[in-house]
Amino acid sequence: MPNDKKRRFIVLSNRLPIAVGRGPDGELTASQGAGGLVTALAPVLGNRGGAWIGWPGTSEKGVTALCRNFSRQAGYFLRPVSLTEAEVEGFYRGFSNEILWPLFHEFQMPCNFLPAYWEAYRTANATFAKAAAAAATDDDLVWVHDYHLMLVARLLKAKGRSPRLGFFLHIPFPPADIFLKIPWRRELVDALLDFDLIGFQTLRDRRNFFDVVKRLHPSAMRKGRGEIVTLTLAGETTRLGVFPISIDFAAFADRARDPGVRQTAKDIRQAFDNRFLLFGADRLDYTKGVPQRLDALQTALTSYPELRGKVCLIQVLVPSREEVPQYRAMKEDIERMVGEINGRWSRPGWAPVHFVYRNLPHDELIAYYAASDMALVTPLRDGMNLVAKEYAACNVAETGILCLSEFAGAAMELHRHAVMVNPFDVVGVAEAIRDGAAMAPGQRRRRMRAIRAIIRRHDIFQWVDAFLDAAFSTHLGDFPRQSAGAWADPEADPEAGQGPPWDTPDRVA
Ligand code: GDG
Repeated sequence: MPNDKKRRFIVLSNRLPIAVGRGPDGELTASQGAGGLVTALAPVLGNRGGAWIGWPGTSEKGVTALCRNFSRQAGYFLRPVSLTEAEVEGFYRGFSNEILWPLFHEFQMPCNFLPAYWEAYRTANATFAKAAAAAATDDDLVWVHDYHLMLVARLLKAKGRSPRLGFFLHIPFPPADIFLKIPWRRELVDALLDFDLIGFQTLRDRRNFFDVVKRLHPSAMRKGRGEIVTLTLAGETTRLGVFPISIDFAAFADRARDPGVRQTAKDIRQAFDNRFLLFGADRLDYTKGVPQRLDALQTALTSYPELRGKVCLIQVLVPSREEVPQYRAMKEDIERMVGEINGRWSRPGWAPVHFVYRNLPHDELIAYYAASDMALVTPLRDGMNLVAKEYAACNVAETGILCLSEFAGAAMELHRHAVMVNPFDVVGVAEAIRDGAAMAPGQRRRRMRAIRAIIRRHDIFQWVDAFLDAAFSTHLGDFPRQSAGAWADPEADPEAGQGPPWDTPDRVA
């Protein structure tokens, strides 16, 4: 058994962290994905030696060779998993996107519990497990990401393999009454319990998971408090941890200080005549609460005449899953609402909503973050929401206001300093917009400074370290109680039934 510092580690996620495209002569090209996760994991993978296993997003010929070449540049191996079109349909579009995504975000209507989807999910998970078995020895750590791959530990163990196994859930874990509607609930939960460590974004997610385990297995016992607890069932132990994911704070702040980006931010402010700029950036998805946000703006303009001509909402919507009729309809609804608001209130030189339907280049997004007075981060339910953290990191002038949904995972760490709203309460969000526009500069600075200090301290690198420390250790006593720190509230023991304030129906100021 190697020293833990030497263990290699293998990452599994549905998608490989590369964008596959075509060059000028039609040849396949790969570029590194832009997310914080790959930024944080790439150096650790490079140092320890390891591999990233995932679907490249295409089954075109030449992808394997492309990944092999890209591996040399990346410093770790990229191992593409190949899935047939039917597998992608049943496993990804079906089970993952029509069952797990809506249900875990507490949307029950769009769920389509087709047994064929479950079969495809099992088959695809077996394909990933096979790739992991080929890449990992029993001395390695296999770190599996997200809801697409919840069966991998069980399938690896069925092959007689026993590397150290960690899992991180990027999306929320729903309350028991919702989760238990899944026809294959027991198989999913039992498979998850085969991981040595399961990481959640928030205490609430972990509490929900534990409730589900207790409902299915009344004899399950929990031991410990704080970031890591142990769950024992039939003599087997699984550790459950809370690891709120973060961003590369320094990289965002540095880009925001770049002279070119600052100039773009200045140009944006000038183009909007230095009005009070509200900003939203979301993937097109029903969990993000964009229609409710537009309703809130409409309510604010109706109720508070002093805002007319003074505020603008810049709403960026990143195209996503347009081939799905529900998503297309949602986009049309949003466009109709934007048209209605602008049609009703615009006057020469001012339209209340500036709508952008495309993926902005990274630096332009940063310039918008830096230029805006108030970010409206109002998802109806969200695992964490990195836009909230990126907005704060880019606010180097420390004058922006973060308006944050109680139902975003980020609320656990930031609720004391953000302006908290219930996104379903359009009157409450309208009030928050009014109050934000009137907030004194001193208060804006105090709040933003406190938010930035939390994210600076708990950045993506600290997140990776916390998870790996927990995954490599075997004893509860190995963990400093405050390692993930900012969210730990000594006043509350949220797992003793009395939930934290953002779980309650009342708005938190
Ligand atoms: C899942 C969970 C959890 C947005 N607009 C543009 C753009 N973005 C980037 C942001 C941000 C990312 O997209 C969105 O991240 P989120 O965290 O908000 O959401 P999901 O993609 O749903 O991620 C979520 C996350 O996993 C991590 O665990 O926080 O709750 O659902 O990074 O910067 N990027 C560019 N142009 C845009 O217009 N370039």
